[in-house]
Amino acid sequence: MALTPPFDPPASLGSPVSPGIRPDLGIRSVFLAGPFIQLLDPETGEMPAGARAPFDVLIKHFEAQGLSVHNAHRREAWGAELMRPEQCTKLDQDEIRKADVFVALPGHPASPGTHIEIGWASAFDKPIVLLLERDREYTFLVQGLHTVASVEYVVHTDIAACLPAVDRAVDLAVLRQREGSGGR
Ligand code: 5HM
Repeated sequence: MALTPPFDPPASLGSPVSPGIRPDLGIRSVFLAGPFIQLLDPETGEMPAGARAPFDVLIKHFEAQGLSVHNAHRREAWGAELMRPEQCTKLDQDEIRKADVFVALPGHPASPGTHIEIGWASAFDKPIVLLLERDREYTFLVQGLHTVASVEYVVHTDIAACLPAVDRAVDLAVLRQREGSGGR
């Protein structure tokens, strides 16, 4: 699958001296989306530690840079305080509208809720970063979203190892959105 541009983090970028998201861009908030229901343990109704990890890593990474992060998984206590559909739908849409950047793991298998949110974010003309697992197939409209919206893709095998690439993708998505090109 040809994705533009491929974000393979060079090993050298994995160092703690990574510059992070450009402070001069004034990015204050991020909405972080990704699979939820499919990750709940049927026994406990909660996300196991391994399923929480990518969200946890990204939340901590963004918050360490002073960004405010809205993430439903954390908000709903990783499944322990699951909201009803009529509670979370408008809340999520409002938070995506307010966010400076939208970051999503579309999921494999595809997360239905996340795909709706990706649609909202692109319709709201948000800068979008999509975190795609290497060697997974994603639906055509995810592969092609950069032709109609300000999208950067980060193809990865490990979220923690690609954080510098995520920061760079955030910068580029924001710059592209401000240029008004949106990849179009
Ligand atoms: O269909 P799925 O559960 O994978 O949808 C996940 C996305 O929908 C998340 O990005 C989250 O923002 C939103 N969501 C939510 O806010 C989903 C559920 C359950 O479907 C929920 N709250 N309880």
